[in-house]
Amino acid sequence: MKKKCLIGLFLFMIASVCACGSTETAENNTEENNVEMSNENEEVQENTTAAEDQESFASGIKTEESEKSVAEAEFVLDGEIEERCPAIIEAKRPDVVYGEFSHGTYYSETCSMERGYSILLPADYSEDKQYPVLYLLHGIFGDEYSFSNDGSNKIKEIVGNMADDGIIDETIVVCPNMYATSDPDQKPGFDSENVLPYDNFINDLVNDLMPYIEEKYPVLTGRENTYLAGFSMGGRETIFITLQKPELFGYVCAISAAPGLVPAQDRFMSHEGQMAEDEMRFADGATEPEVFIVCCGTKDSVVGTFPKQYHELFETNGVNHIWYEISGADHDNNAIKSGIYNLFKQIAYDKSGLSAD
Ligand code: FER
Repeated sequence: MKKKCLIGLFLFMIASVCACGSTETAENNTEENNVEMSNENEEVQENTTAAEDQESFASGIKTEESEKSVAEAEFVLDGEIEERCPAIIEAKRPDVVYGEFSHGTYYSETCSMERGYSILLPADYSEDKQYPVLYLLHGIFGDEYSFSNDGSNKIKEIVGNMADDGIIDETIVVCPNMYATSDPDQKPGFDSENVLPYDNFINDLVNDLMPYIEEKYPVLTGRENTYLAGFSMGGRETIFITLQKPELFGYVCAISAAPGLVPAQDRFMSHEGQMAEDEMRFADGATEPEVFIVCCGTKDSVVGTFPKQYHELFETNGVNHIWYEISGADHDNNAIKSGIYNLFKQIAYDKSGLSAD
């Protein structure tokens, strides 16, 4: 009898492990994508340490739980940047109902194909309300699932708690697939040709995805209600898109932005640059964002000091922005949480009228 119970328990445990694995596969990627990921891994690991796998590139999954030691503090709405996302903001609270991510598709004229996006709608989403929208761009090798499949980035909690506290309005978060290629066989890589689709995303976003989202969901339009943020490769494209289309995005945050906006060389590849250094500014007379944050961890092992270089070029070229570093953060979710939190805090502060300008 006892033996039967043990065998039963053992079989149950095996079944549970398999079920978790298959759920994750279904949610994360198609089987085809998983195969591609492992092939890509072999290539990347030639250039990087084993810890820097593709998932960490895409979503900043490398978070250590060290932030748990951050002291709980009351939220104060002021214009100050806080390096770390406060524990009370990123915590899952028992009394708050959080929104969930779902997935949709839209036809992209830019890529001549149907493309996917993930969307985080507030828990009590209603078509009778209207919401501001954040477009959130993933890192290299990522896709529209990079943020939604990584619970450690606490995006649901940060947005949900800040809205529940009345700091920000309930906000929709859209996570696109930033690899805007019209060739279904093309894959991202550390070479000029296979990085190009990321630079093409501006066309897909502006001409295809944003009009689709604005038609399908009750989003408030206009730059004051349209936010843009991105991590790493997504941070680089966030800066590029903001400089090209400042009339569309009022509040922007580039987290741990990857090199390649201007000519550069790093251990991954040689970058021709999307623009010359003196072009890294807004066109004369352009409307600039109300808030433009550029940030990075002090221990970023992937993009190093390239974000700081962008900040220095912005200073030289007279581009208004907020630059800050996150002490001790690597290329990881500590940087992502910090950037998202500070973006929303600055949005709240700017919209509150407390700000002098
Ligand atoms: C590079 C270094 C980092 C690069 C891209 C990255 C295309 C992106 C990293 C990420 O998205 O996590 O030289 O070139």
